[in-house]
Amino acid sequence: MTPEPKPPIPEAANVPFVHDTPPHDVAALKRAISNKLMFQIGKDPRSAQPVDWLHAASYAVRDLMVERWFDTTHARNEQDAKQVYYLSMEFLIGRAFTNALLAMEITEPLRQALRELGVDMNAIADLEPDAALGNGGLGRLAACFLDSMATLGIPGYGYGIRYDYGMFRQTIVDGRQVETPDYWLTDGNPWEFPRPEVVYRVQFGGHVIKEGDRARWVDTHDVEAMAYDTIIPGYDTTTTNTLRLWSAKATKEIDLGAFNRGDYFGAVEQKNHSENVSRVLYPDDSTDAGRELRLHQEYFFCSASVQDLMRRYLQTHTGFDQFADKVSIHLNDTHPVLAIPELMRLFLDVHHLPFNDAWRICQGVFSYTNHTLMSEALETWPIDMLGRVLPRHLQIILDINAYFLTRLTQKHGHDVNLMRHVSLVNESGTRSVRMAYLAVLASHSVNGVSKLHSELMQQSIFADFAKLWPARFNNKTNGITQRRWLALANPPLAALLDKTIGAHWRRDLSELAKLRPLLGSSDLVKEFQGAKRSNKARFAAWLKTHHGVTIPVDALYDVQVKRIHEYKRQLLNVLHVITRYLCILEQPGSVTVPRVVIFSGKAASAYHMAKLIIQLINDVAKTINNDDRVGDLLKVVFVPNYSVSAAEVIIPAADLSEQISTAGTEASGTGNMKLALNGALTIGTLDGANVEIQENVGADNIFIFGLTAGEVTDLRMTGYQPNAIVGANPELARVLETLRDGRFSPEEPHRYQSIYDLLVNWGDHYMLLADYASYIATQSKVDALYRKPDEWAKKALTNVAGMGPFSSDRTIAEYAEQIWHAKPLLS
Ligand code: 26V
Repeated sequence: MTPEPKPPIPEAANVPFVHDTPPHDVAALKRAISNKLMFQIGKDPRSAQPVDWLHAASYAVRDLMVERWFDTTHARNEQDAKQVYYLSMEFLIGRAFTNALLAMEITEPLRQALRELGVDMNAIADLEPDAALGNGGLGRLAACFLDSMATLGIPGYGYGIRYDYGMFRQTIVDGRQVETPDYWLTDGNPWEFPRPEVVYRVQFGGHVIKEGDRARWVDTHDVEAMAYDTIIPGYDTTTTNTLRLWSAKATKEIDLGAFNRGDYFGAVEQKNHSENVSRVLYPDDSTDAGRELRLHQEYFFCSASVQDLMRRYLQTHTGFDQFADKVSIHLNDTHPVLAIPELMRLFLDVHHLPFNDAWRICQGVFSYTNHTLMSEALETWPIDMLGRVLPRHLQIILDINAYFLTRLTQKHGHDVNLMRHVSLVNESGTRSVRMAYLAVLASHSVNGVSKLHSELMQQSIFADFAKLWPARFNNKTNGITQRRWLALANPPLAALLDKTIGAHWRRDLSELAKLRPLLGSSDLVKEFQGAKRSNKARFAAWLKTHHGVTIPVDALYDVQVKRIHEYKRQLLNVLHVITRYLCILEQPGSVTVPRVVIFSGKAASAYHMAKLIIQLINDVAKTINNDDRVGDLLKVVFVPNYSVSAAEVIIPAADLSEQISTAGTEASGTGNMKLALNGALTIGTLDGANVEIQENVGADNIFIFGLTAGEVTDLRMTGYQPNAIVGANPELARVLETLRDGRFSPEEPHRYQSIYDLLVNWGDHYMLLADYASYIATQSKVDALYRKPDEWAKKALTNVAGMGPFSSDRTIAEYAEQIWHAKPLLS
């Protein structure tokens, strides 16, 4: 059994409790930081390292949030408000310090307090490691959502895993990606509250004993999940939520059992084994190696989270009639889907609810977001693995499947084909459970993350279900938090907006539309250009300091930052770079706009083609950057170790945003929103949220090229022949030749033969060659516009003005109203 948390001391709860409400003025902050340095860090200014100052300041700032945090908890309990639980394997939070300062609106007083203590705030803020507990878009979306939930006053918890090692650190050695572990907790984490008393037992393995209707799951190997809480402050509001992350700890018996037998090393080894569950974040490759550990991770955090939310509910309610009115559990992709059979297990085996009632409550509670249509990312678990690791859950899943298929037959007759298609169990090949189908079955809402993606989702992976239950499917276009991605990341543009339309855009991004009538102002255009230039200078200086690379400031900054993946087509960008390079060499005078092409992103460690693409980018960069004939007309930079904090410097500096995925493959994209919000013009395909960005900024203010999603499908059906395209386009043929003649890798001429083959001989699955000509022509239009700086700036400002709908505040308001039926706390 899970150890019961010790009850609070009853007498203490009745005595009036007096504590300080820390004031926010400079003198008080100075004193608070000094006290923290002295009493918590145990250092004085003579011995304090910069990181000690960062921690002292962080603790002082955290104190300011605690009172709000308790107020939120009390308000929630008093109002018996519905709680939203956002379950996600990934939370890509980034840094907390400057974000907390912004939320509390104490950036300037704190800067001053530190200055008076002789400490430069920016310098210590830069020492904070990113909390990089995510791979990419899905994890960063979860972080933006937490920020918006708190800001909108929606009471909720994020639940996830406290990985010891977050996203790997990427270095580039001889042009190649090398991964090193990211032990982000080395210096301690001042933002988290360890809760050693909040511990749940999570069972694995064993077997199930059926006794009539009852099932007992016995002889299991257990791991304990211990909570670590991080405060999530809302902006300019007292609502403060919690991100509760679980860390695996060995159970006491493991230690004692082996230890008493005199097997000390055995005990420690077993302990390590148990604690491995929360050791490391999985990069998004679906290799078989380690998949079973991932299954353990998924169940580990689902079980702890469901036990925890159940305990919280039962503290103030009896029975489960109200459960679905008080609890909403959101599944961020399929990774938390085991929460479904886990909640069923608690209902059935612990609280002895009838199956039908338990299932009905589940359907009221769960909602699910799909984030990808890529078949390789759709999770399935082999039946034999599930049966071994989670035997009780497998039974429950099979019971759900039988219940569903029986009802289906009652309604639609014995349609074997339909049953085979929609069954939770995929019977072809290795029998396995389709987790996305389980999510659809158990949820009252299933959403995609952009209009296009939500449509395609209903036509492709969930077509049968969309026919059965059309009302269950909906769209919630993604968004980003303007607090981090504009107020924090882009001080010059934030200041210009404050001056021009007031500061309220931080709370309501639709305020940006107020720019529209002012776009004719040449002063505004000039000031926008000034802001962009200072961001470019800041990025260039950062690049020099951190990576020793020099780039000119007066050039078009062409930016593609995101995970490296074939479908995102960094390779198409490279083909343009090579085309441009050859033009500069062979047709002098034809290229007149200097460009710096900036790439950044990580490849999953087992994804060979993505890693080869990184190497190609670096080899192309080396060749071009060292070719004196090119000069400043073209520079190529691969910025190592893309991360939230790197993005905060790169994105505000961008002129051009590359969103060039094969239409139909990028579910939404959120980088596209960050870049447009920071005044970059997009060059992109009609994919994901690009479609809606175009609708909002106007077709004249975005560079759209290439096949549409429909055309991609048609071309696949009619037979796509990349080599025919090469045959008809000599320029393209020339460019592709450089991949196999060793031009960029003279020391190993065949290094990129496989990339050539991928495109020309192996079917070019992502249709780069089909879009090449259109992409190159559109890049020429980009150049032409950039030669007219005022027109360019006006279009960029038009983009900013049109980005109001892409705030995660809008997205969360829609989720709260239409999916969760959760209301903001009354303050
Ligand atoms: C799959 C797997 C498979 C097993 C190993 C670990 C792992 C981790 C992640 C994934 C799926 C990634 C899905 C994802 O990140 N989708 C992105 O979600 C963004 C937010 O909705 C969206 O903007 C991007 O377009 C979409 O690619």
